[in-house]
Amino acid sequence: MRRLRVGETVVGLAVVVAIAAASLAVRQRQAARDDSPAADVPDVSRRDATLDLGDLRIVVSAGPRPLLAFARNRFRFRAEAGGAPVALAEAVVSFTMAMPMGDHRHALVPASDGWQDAEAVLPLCPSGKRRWFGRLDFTLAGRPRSARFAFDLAAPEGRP
Ligand SMILES: [Cu+2]
Repeated sequence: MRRLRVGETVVGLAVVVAIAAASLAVRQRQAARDDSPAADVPDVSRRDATLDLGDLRIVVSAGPRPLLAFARNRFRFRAEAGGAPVALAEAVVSFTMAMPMGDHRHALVPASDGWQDAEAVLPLCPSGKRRWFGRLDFTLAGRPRSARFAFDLAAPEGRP
C-alpha cells in the first residue's frame, strides 16, 4: 500500500514536470514568434526597402529621416507586379511595437507616380524601446494580403 502511494507520487510529479515543460515550450515558441519581425523584415529607418511578396514587390520609403516620435512622418509605398505598377486596394498601414502604444492605423492615399502614402504621428515609447513595426494590409485581385517592415523612431530633440 505504501509502495503504491510512492509510485503514485512519482507519476504525479512526472505529470507536473511534463506540464511545466510543455507550457514553457509554448511560451518560448510564442516569444520567438513575437520577436521574429525584428529579424526578418526590412528596415526602412535609413533607406528605402523593397518588400518582396513573390508575385508582388512593394518599395517602402519613410521620411523625413531620422523618423521622429511626435512628428509627422510620411510612409510611401509603390507596388509593382511583373514590372508594371499596381494600385493596392483598401490599403491600410498600421504601426505597433513591443508593448501596446495605442491604435495607429492609416489608410493610404494615392499620390503621384504610382505612390500611395500615409502620414503618421507616433508616440515615444516610455520603455526606451525605439523599434516599431509597420504592417501594410491591402487587397490584390480581391485577395487580402499583407507585408511587414520595421523602423526605429528617434526621440525628438530635448527628450531622452
Ligand atoms: Cu511602448
